[in-house]
Amino acid sequence: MKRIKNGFNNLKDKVKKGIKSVKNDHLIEKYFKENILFIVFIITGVINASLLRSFCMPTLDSIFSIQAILADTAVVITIGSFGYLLKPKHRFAYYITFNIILTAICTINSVYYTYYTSFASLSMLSLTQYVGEVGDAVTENVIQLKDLIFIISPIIMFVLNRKLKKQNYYKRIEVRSERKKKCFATLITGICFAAIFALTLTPTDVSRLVKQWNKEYIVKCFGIYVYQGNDVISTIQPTINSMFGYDEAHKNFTEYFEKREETKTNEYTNVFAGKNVLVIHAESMQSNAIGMKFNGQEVTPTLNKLVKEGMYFSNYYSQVSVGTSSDAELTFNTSLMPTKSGTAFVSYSDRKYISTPSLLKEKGYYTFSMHANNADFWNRRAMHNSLGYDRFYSKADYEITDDNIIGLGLSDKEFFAQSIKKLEKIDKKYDNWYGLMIMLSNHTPFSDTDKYGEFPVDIKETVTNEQGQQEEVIHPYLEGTKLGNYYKSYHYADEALGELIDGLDEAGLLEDTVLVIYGDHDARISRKEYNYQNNYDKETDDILDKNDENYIEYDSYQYELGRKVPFIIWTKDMKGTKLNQEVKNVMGMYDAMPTLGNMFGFYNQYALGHDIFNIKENNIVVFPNGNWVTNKVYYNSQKGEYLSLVNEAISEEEIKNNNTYATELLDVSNDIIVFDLLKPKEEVNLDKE
Ligand code: GP9
Ligand code: MN
Repeated sequence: MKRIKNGFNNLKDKVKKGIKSVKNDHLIEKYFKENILFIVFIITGVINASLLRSFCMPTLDSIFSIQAILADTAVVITIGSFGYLLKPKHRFAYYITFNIILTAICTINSVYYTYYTSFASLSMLSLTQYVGEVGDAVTENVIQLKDLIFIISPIIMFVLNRKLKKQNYYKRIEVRSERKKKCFATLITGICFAAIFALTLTPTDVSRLVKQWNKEYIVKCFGIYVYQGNDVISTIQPTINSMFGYDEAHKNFTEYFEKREETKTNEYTNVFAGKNVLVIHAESMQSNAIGMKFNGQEVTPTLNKLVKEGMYFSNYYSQVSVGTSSDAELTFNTSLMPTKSGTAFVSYSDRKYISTPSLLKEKGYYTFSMHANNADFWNRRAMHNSLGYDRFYSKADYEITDDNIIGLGLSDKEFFAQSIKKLEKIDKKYDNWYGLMIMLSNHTPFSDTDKYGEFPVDIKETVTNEQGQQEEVIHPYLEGTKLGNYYKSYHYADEALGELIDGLDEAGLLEDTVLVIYGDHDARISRKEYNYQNNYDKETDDILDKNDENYIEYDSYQYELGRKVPFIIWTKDMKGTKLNQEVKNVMGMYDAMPTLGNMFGFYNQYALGHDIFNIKENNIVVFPNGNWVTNKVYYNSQKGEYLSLVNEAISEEEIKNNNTYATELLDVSNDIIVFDLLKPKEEVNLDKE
């Protein structure tokens, strides 16, 4: 007992002494002075990472996420510790190199997030050429002043270095430095931070890091530096995986499809057998503008007419990931989901795909695609071949002059006019054909407003003035806003669609043709813009105050659910038939192939979606980030929250089952593409030998 007491007193004395010496010898001050370069390196690295979170996920729990701050600190201290192994005069080179790398990570992610609402991935490096091509979209919308703030960090480092050199700092500390000891002590500090961080992790956090599709969650929990390091690993992983994990993936794939129900016929089976198909990939068209009017003028008169006369799927969702347009094409034509990392079009164009064009080709159809953009954009040149198109008419096949360009390239009206001529030739030559026309004009940033034609998005009112006379008052409303410009652009694209239909009709091409239109993805317009639209105050020409009783917030769920895109099947003579209907069951891009397949008489046994007329109200639409939606509930996997869409509670079990469904589906879809599982096994083995 006495010994314990003595020991305790000893320890107490030592601590007291220690504190005294820290005080008297000014140890903290000394440490700061001697390690100022390292300290600034740490502080700027952590601040930049927090700033990035504040730009991308501006909520308090993200900005001040203790987990992220711990992880970022652990990473920068660990990196910084090795700087001590160098002689003081070489340390600046070391710290500035890593400072620039860390700054670049933050800047790139900040810019990238503005455009894709996602964090950057190394696997997207091969896509930088596309970012270059959407040039004006990037500069106008993406690179913002805030992105330059990160550069302050290396500037501080350079200024500090100059000052330290002048003070002869590097020489001074050289005398006292004990390099290995300092490196070790600092490394231990870094490891301590990492250990404290590790204690905060749950198994779900770790599993999300491995899966990598919930990027916001990963950055919020693990910080940007761990995210990026993990991304590098997961980018090289597919190559490594496809070398080693084939048998396991093949087994899961076989089991997955064995479990699936046999397909059934229904009242729509073969209704379009033998008909030609013209698919229109409608750039950035969302369903929200359908039926909308400004001053009595419809935004989408053509779509409104098609919706009324044809088969309209009004609860249809795009399932794109970072591959945007290309992902929409992939999912629409193969009923597979976008890959978890990279894009199928760019990274996996050499895989075997079972696609709508390839199955129709087997039925004797001539298959083609038309898009007046560079053939290599999204690697279409290679991928359209893999998808089974006989011919890809691209930029080189169109006459493009300075006065027929809108936004990214040839205007949609001109594109359709020139495409009809090509189609006439095709129609003469082939009995049956399947064609895809990819529109382009209605692409963000919707800034070519002077070329869209007159379509005011203001509010015009007739009021009685003080003299008792009637006069017209104009409130600017959406004029000059991005959303307003989107409606103008949309109106133009809709008009182009109208001209296409008229042109096809005049050329006699509608007689035997089924027109299929899908919006490829949402228009990437922020929630703020919709809030402005919904809460506009005519009196002040501004948005209502949030506390105003009439203010109705357009919440994040409404926003997600509002990203629906139109899917329409239309023929000239459909009106009034059983096909002329609105299908309200929830549906995803991956349900298009099975639904159309049933109507045209082709079948893909490896489709991940369903024929909507078989699955009906039981359908589940899975999104690449793990979110999903049914007729009853929208589930946000990032937040682990759901919104009931019906007036009833949703059971835990239902959420759990649908989560399992979503995870398995995303896994098998990714494996199909990464491991080339649709290629007969014998061929794969032969290749390997
Ligand atoms: C590019 C066009 C637009 O050719 O399809 O692609 P997006 O930017 O929407 O992915
Ligand atoms: Mn697109």
